[in-house]
Amino acid sequence: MSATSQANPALRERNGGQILVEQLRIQGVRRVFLVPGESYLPCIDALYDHQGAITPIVCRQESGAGYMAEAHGKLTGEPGVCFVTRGPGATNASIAVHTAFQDSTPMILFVGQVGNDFYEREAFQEIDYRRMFGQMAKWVAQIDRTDRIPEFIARAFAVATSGRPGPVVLALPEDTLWGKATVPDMPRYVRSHAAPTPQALASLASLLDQAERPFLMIGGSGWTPEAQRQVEGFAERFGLPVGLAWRRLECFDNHHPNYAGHVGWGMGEALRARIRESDLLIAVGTRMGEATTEGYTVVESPLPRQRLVHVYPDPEELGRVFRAELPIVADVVSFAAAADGLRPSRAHHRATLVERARRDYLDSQTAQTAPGPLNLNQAACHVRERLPEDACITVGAGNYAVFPHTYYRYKGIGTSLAPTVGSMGYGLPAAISAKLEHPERTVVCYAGDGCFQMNLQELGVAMQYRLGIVVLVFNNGIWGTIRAHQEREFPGRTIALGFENPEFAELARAYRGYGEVVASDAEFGPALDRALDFAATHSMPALLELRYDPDGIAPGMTLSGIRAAALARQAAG
Ligand SMILES: Cc1ncc(C[n+]2csc(CCOP(=O)(O)OP(=O)(O)O)c2C)c(N)n1
Repeated sequence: MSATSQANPALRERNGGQILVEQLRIQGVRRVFLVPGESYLPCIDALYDHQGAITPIVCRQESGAGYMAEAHGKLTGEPGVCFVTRGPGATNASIAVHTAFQDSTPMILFVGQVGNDFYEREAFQEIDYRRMFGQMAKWVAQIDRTDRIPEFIARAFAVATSGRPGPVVLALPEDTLWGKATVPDMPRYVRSHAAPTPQALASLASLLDQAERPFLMIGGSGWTPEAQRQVEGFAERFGLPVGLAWRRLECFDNHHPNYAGHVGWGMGEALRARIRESDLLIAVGTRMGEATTEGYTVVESPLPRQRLVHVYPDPEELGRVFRAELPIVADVVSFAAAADGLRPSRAHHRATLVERARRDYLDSQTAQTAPGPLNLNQAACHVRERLPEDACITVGAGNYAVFPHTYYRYKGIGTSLAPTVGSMGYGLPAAISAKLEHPERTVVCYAGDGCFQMNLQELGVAMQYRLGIVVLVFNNGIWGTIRAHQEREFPGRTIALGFENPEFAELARAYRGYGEVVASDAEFGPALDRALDFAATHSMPALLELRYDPDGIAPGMTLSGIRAAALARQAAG
C-alpha cells in the first residue's frame, strides 16, 4: 500500500461493489430496497460491511421494491434507492421508474448488467438500458469503469434531485462490480436551488393587485413544512383560495381556511368553475397535467383563458404546454421563501372569495348515499375522524381511491402517498415504505381488490420487518374503474372485468397479521378500531376486507346510473 493510500483510507483498493456501497453511505443513504440477483452480487456482499448504517429491505418482487424506493423519495425528498437484477428484474421494476418520472420523484435504480466482454451478443438477460428506460428516466447510464463509480453516483444524486426531480437508472456491468480500483470517494452532493428574481416577484405582486378572482394551485414535489407554512401565509395575506393538483394532497394543509379542494378528474362543479373563471391563476410546482386540468379544459393548452403565473423548477416545462403571462423558474422551497416576503400594496376584498371556496369544499365532504349495507362514503368520513392528524394514507389506482381523496383531510408532507401516474399496486409497497420511515405514525393503505392483488406478496415484507400497517381492501369483485368506463362507452356489454377473490382476511392471517371482513356500516367503526389496535400493539399488518355493493362505484355515482345515462344518450341518437 502506498503512503498516500495509508493517509486516506478511501484510497485503498476496493472492488466495484464496495466502492458503490461506500459511496451510497457518503450520500446519506440509510435504506435500500432490493430483490437480489447474481448479476450484482458484489453490491450485496458490500452491504455486509455497512450493517447498522444501511438497511437492506428484502422485497418479494421488483415492482414492490421499486415502488417502495419511489415512496421513500416522496417521503424524504432524497432519492429512494433500489437494486434489481438485470433483464427480468429491470423489467419488473420499470413501473416504479415510470411512476417516479411522471410523479417527479427522486429515485435511483441500480440494475445489474452483463459484462463488457459479452455485451451486444444478447447475452443472458441482456438489455440496453439506455434504450429501455430512455423515455422514462431523467438519466440512464452504464458505469463501464470501476474507477468512475464515485463520479457516476454523485452525479446520479445531483440529477435525481435537481430541477424537476426524477429517476436515474445506472446499469452495473459485472466487470465493473468485480473489478478493482484505487479511487477516492466523492463528497456528498449539494442540492442546487432556482429562485425567483426580484423583477419576477414585483410582476407577481402587481398581477395580484389587479386580480379580482385569483386562484393558487399547488403541486409537484420538493415541499417542506417550512415552505408550506410560508405559502399558507402568502395565501392568507393575498386572499387566495388554494387548490391541490391531482393527487398532490400532501402539499397544503387541507384544514387550512384557504384550502378549496382537490383539482382534477372528478372535482365538483363549484371548484371547476372557480378555476376556469379565475382571472389570475398562480400555479406553483405543478406541471398542470392532463388529470389536473381535466384534459386541458380547466386550464386550456396552449393558451389559457386565465392570466397565468407558472412557477416551476425546470425552464423547459415553462411554455411547453401552457403559455404563461409570467413564467418563473423556481423550485417550491425558493418560491415559498420569496413569497413570504411579499405584502399586498393595497387592500383587497377577497375574504368572501376564500370563505365561499372553503364552504364549497366542506360541503363536498358530506357523506353521500350509496347502495347496500356498507356505505364507503360514510366509512371514509369515519376514517377522517378516527385517524391522528399525522397519519399516512396510501393508495394505488382505482375508483376506491376517490373515497379517501374526497373525504379525508390531509395535513402536510408524509400524510398522502398517491401515484399521480395512476399505477396500480402502489398502495401496499408505499405503506411499507412509510412505516419504515415513520414507525411512530399510523399508516393506512387503501387498496382495491384488483390493486391489492398486483403487489400483495409484499405483505411478506410487512411481516418480516414487523410493520404495523393497516390495509383496507375494497372488495367489489371487479376492475371497477374500467367497468365504469365500459358502461359509459358500451352500456350493458359487460365482459372481461370480473374476478373471483380469495379470502383476503385469511391471507392476512397467513402472513401472521390480523384479518376481518366488514360488510355493513355498523361493523366498520369497531373493526377499524380492532385493526388499528392490532397493528399498533403487535407491529404486524392488519387487514379489513370491505365487502360492498359494486354498484356504488364512486362518491355519488352508481354503475347502473352510468349505464342508464349512456343508454339514454344512445336512444337519443
Ligand atoms: C398497472 C396498471 N394496470 C392497469 C391499469 C388500468 N386500471 C386503472 S383502474 C383499474 C381497475 C382497478 O380495480 P380495483 O383495484 O379493483 O379498484 P376499483 O376500480 O374496482 O375501485 C385498472 C385495471 C392501471 N392504471 N395500472
